[in-house]
Amino acid sequence: MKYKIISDSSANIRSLEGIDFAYAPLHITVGDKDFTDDDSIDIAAMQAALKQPKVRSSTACPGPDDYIKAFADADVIYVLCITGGLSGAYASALAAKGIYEEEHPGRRVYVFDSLSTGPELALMIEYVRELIKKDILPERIARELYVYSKRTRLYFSLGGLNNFAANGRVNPLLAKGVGLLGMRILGRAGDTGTLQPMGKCRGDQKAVAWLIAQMKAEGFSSGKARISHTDNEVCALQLLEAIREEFPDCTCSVEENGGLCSYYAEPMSVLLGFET
Ligand code: X90
Repeated sequence: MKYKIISDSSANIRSLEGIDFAYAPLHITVGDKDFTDDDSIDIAAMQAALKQPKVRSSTACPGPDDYIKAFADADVIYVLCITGGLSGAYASALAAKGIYEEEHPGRRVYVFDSLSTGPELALMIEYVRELIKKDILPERIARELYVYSKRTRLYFSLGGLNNFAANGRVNPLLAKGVGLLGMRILGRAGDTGTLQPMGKCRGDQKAVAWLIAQMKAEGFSSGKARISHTDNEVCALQLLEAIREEFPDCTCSVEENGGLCSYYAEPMSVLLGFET
């Protein structure tokens, strides 16, 4: 049986060792320019376009066809989606499952709403890879993924909320003043898969301290953590160092955000996914 893991570009994973993997890119439109969030995306050009006065921008999730293409000819497929609370990707993947399973009797597609994105979604993808390697029943893998997803978290420090607000994905009042004077918005992915704001702070040092405090409060100790950032390697590395000091037995890595996370989280953001 041929297994395959599918996600979307918001997980910031472009290839995965040891397993058949594909991702469906989301799209970012800025003015009259379209940016496909794959290997070819020029994030700096996207950010430059966003700085043009009065420019309008939006994003679009993959359609069912994009997922079906990604399924290729696998027999057992796990699709891990960016939160259905903020994106139509999950609905597209469900539609794709319906079509694919009807066209290919015997093949199975498991579609999973991560209620999150970025590094937390990446942790879930890696977890499914481990389960597949263990050679357990497909149905059980889906159940174990669900259980795992209940003990992973996504916390973040964002550089701004302009694009969230412009696309109606947070209350515009919340966006006011963030981004000025090094203000960061702090928060987490809430239980229903939407952005849950928890506070603001000035500067990255405070943001790092806040993120470490959240890890402690959630009972993080020797598990896995993943950091992603947009134009803020300095803060990401400070966070990595602080995590390694506080939790010496953990496994932690740092990566850059792709286009979709960079668009919403904005420059200077840091996202943190971890296991509890
Ligand atoms: O057009 C679309 O379908 C995409 C909509 C995506 C909206 C959310 C993107 C979030 C990117 C920002 C920080 C984390 C917020 C987590 C909330 C669950 C990352």
